[in-house]
Amino acid sequence: MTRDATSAPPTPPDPDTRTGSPGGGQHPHTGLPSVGQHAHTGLPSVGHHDDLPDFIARITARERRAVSQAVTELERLSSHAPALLQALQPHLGHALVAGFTGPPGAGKSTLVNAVIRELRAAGKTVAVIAVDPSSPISGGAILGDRIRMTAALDDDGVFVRSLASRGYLGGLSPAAVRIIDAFDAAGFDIILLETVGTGQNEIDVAEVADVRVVISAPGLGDDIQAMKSGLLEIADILVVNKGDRPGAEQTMQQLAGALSIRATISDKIPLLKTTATSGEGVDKLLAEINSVGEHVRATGAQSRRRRRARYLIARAAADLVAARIRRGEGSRLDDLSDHVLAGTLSPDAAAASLLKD
Ligand SMILES: Nc1nc2c(ncn2[C@@H]2O[C@H](COP(=O)(O)OP(=O)(O)OP(=O)(O)O)[C@@H](O)[C@H]2O)c(=O)[nH]1
Ligand SMILES: [Mg+2]
Repeated sequence: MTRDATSAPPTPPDPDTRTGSPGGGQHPHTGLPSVGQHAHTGLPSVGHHDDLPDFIARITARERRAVSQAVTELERLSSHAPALLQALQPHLGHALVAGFTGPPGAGKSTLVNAVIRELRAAGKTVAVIAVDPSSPISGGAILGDRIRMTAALDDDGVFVRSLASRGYLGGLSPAAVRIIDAFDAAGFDIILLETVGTGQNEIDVAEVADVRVVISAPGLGDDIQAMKSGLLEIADILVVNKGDRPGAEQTMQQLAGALSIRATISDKIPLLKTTATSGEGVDKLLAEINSVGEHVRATGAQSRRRRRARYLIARAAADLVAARIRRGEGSRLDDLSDHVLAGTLSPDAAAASLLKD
């Protein structure tokens, strides 16, 4: 499934994504219908000026309903979202964002669940953002459902939100990045971000997460196929999950081999074996996450948040360009297209030329 990650990904099964191309009556940034930005769609009117300080106070007190409302506002990019994001700013910078990425079915959700248990046992609060487009493919349970069935029920120290990938083809939607701010302001110690690592997505995670955990497992196909799409490059921590399965040791050896070829990073990247279903090795994983996290914290919260803002800007810029191309700059675009077809202009040069206009 991940073998062709660099070519066009298949149409995702989520029906939302079929209408997800931005533009044409939709918000250019989120691809959501623009009607969703208006207060009359039934969103709670929590963002009104009068209520905002109170709303922020309830968020920072980690009042569950307020956090949930804030997340919804940011996810839908409601008309209140910009004011809300701004008001959240003074409360940001505490949370560590740990990205969990890897091929479908590697056990990301199960592992996230096991990490939650470990974190709670250590008295840490945790929020989870699960971008969950692939579950119908791999047969994995949607993380939200999984959590609901397990330990996190009725625990105020855990908050889970599942997002559809909304046209970002398994990638990380800008909504997921905005939501980080709500959880951060709410004072969660750690935010776990589960995404499927296919195509462009792992680069998104690299830009957004403070700690990148890349998860593989035996039995997913050829050797270390998951690593061909750039996952190895972004990993701060490499995990072979399903350590109870035959072949786990072999996958470990293959990954160790792949790491040793990259001599410059091989000694820095921990390679761990976990069994998410039993919890084995999860304590070590958490120790490594904390260790990388401490190092990242030393670089300052401001620079981490700036990286996330930069990501949002890049995404918005890409959307603007895509919208401009879709609108079709008439003969100009036809002209460029003909040149590309004739081989007299590279697509890169054509894009650069379009941006200059
Ligand atoms: N034997 C074994 N099975 C596991 C382990 N971890 C997860 N699984 C199983 O693998 C399947 C997929 O697990 P998920 O946690 O849903 O995997 P995922 O990576 O989140 O999958 P997607 O979100 O669909 O990409 C489930 O049936 C899990 O029970 C493990 O450590 N050992
Ligand atoms: Mg999952």
